[in-house]
Order: sequence, then structure tokens, then C-alpha cells
Amino acid sequence: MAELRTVDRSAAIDEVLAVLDADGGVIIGDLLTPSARQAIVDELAASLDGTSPGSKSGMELWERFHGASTKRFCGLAARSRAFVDHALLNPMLLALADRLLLPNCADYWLNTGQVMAVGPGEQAQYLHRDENNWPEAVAANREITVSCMFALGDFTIDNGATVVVPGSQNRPPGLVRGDDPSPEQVAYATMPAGSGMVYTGKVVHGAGANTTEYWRYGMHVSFVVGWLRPEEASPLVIDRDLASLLPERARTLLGWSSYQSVGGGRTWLVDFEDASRLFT
Ligand SMILES: O=C(O)CCC(=O)C(=O)O
Repeated sequence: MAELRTVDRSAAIDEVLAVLDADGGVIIGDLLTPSARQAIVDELAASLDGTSPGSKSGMELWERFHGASTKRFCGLAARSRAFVDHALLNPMLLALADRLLLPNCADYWLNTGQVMAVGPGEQAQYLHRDENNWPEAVAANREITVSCMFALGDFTIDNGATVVVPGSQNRPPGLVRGDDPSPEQVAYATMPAGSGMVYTGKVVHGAGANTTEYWRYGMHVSFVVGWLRPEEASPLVIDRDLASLLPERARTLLGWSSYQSVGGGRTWLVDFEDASRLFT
């Protein structure tokens, strides 16, 4: 049983990528400043209070995946401007996404921004790989998605810190829906509030069990290559009026611009025009 390695927010991108490459996940200390973290917590407080635990999909697998005692909600850009400024546009996270995803696409966009608050007594989530959302697109040696778990509160082994299987990112592509690693094979994303754990779409991971009486407050942000459909339909939630108030890069990440593929066609157009023209 080990803890994932932590690097400083001021570390060089190559150093962060080297740990990510070796372990499949890397903790970045102080990825959010204390005031940014507090602003996100404050702006999401009403949503957290108003969300009941568990999934209401009626789909057995999805409900097990989401957990009966875990609170989840999306649409974070509509709920919190601090989320946009400090998480969606986080310079370190975007720099890592540039390096991991841009070799495989002309641009990427938000896959989902999601609160994942693991409640007291929650069981461990089954281990999985995020890239399996898009089985048709999975290929060895190609990253299609990258994620960050922001710790909005402290993450400990006891309260459900994310479990990662370092090295599993190098296994051949394939569906993982539950894995049975030995205790020596897993590492935990134990981290103080304000840190973020960046992980690749290939690494096997999942939320740990929460054996405490406290909530583990996490916020997941992931990006996916621009030629794939994201998990969350952001432009259907962040409407045009709200999008018009956001920085241009945030609008693009949220789906309010079009995609020009490398050497191919343009997609996600509005009457043949780039969707970003809606704001000029
Ligand atoms: O909450 C966590 O620590 C991880 C959750 C996760 O991997 C997921 O729901 O996709």
C-alpha cells in the first residue's frame, strides 16, 4: 500500500509528465490556491446541500458505479464562476492536457466537470479506466482523455481517497470493470485540500471506501479529444447568455466553438460557420 507521488505546482511540465508516465497518476500540491478552493466550495455549497446521494438512473451498473452514498452533480460552469476561472482554466491542468492530448487532436474540450462527494460508509467503487467511455477510439499509445481529481477537502485512505493501480496504464487496451489488485499494487491519492491528482484515461482507478463519518469532497474535471463526444453535454447546460460572459478559452472548452480537424473537415458548425462567431 503506497501513496501516489506529489509534485509542486511550480514543477516543470516535463517533471510532472515523467511521474504521470511512470505511475499513471500524479498529485500536484496547491493546484488551487486557498482562496480559489474556498470560492469554489462556497459557490457549490447550495448545490451540494441540495443533492441527495446515489444515482437515479435506474441502471444497475451505473448506480453501482456512482455509489449509493456518493453525491454527484455536473454543470459546474453554470454553478460557479470560480470553477471556470480556477479549475476549467487551470494553467497547469491545461498545460498537461496540451501535452497529452494535442498530439492526437486539433483541440480538446471538457468531458465533464463533476462533484464527487463520497459519503460516510460508502463502499469502494469498482476499478475502471476512463478511456473506456469510448471503446471504439481506444488505442495503445494514444491518450484520448485526461482527468484531474481536485481535492476540495482533505483526501485520506480512510475517507475514500482515489485508488490508483500504477503501471496499469501500460496494460493493453481493454475494458476494465472491476480489478483485483493486491495491496502492494495500489497507491492512494492521499492529498490535502487544494491539491489535484491528474491521471490518464488508461490508468485503472476508482474511489476508495469511506470508513469515516465525514464526506470526502472531490471535484473531477476531465478533457477529451475534440473529435469525440463528451460525457457531459455542456452547451445544453451552459446557455449562450452565460457563455457570452466567459473567457473565450472557457467557451471553447464548453463546446461553444467548432472543430477544425488536422488535415480534415470542420465539425460542430452553425450554418457552416464556426460556432465562436456567435459571440462576435
Ligand atoms: O471519486 C473518485 O475518487 C474517483 C471516481 C471515478 O473515478 C469516477 O467516478 O469516474
